[in-house]
Amino acid sequence: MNDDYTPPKVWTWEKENGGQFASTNRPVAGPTHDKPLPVGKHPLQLYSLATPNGQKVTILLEELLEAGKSADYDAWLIRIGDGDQFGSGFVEVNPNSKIPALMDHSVTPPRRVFESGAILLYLAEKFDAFLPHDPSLRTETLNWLFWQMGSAPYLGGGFGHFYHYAPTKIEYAIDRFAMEVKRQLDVLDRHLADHRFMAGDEYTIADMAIWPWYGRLIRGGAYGDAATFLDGASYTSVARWEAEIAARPAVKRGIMVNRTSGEPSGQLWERHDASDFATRTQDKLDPQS
Ligand SMILES: N[C@@H](CCC(=O)N[C@@H](CS)C(=O)NCC(=O)O)C(=O)O
Repeated sequence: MNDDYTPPKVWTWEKENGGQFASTNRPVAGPTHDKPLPVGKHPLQLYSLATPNGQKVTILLEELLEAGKSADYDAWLIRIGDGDQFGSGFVEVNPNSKIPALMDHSVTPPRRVFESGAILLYLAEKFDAFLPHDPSLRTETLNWLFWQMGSAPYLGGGFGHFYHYAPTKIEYAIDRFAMEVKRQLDVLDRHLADHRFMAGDEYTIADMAIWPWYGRLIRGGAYGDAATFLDGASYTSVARWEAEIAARPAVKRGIMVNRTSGEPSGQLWERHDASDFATRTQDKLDPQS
């Protein structure tokens, strides 16, 4: 690493560049090893990890179950730090090798769904829930769902990477992405100042997409001390909305699924049954931890 780097004419992959994800990052796609995916007893099979993109989907699945829909599912753990996303079975479900990925075995042939936004839309349509019928509200829901899908890479891949994960702190990069993320937070704060939820009075898949990213950021759950650095407390309408969603029972369950960090009682590595939340969290499976 040096400050006066001049890019060569053609980039080549010669070195590990350090940083938290250096061991799994590659400039090519495709599988690195043979590994079929497990299939459980439910029609919906989720392959994921409790990052914000993963939590969106487990929150929706738990909300669907809470609403009485037959959306029971198996959630299998994909450890992206160990390269599970490059196993042959996972790549067949998502050629982009990123969690979350879903298989719907209730249709013939089974259908694959990848990209968290596509999974939210697929499940909302399949179960007719959390996506309003009214054309204006439906459009507003999709506006904010796609806003999140386009915006979060600046938060995670841009700000989060350079502020927290990168092996050197580059002022130019941190300034650029802090500016953009604060602008995004202001977009949300102004909207939520006079809307209860993103699409209005109804809680929708747009809230489920945005909450794990921006809610977690301002309450201090992301990228070290980013909440202080970005003055997260000043976004008071985002905080009001964040707290209302955090209190929902389905959200409390959804964020536990495929989680491998934090309090052992909040980690449910795999979810195969509704009773797992009471009996199979890490504090129960591994009381030493
Ligand atoms: N646009 C994708 C992004 C998914 C994504 O970036 N997933 C990350 C975890 S949050 C991942 O699997 N990273 C593994 C890797 O990059 O190898 C989506 O929303 O589903």
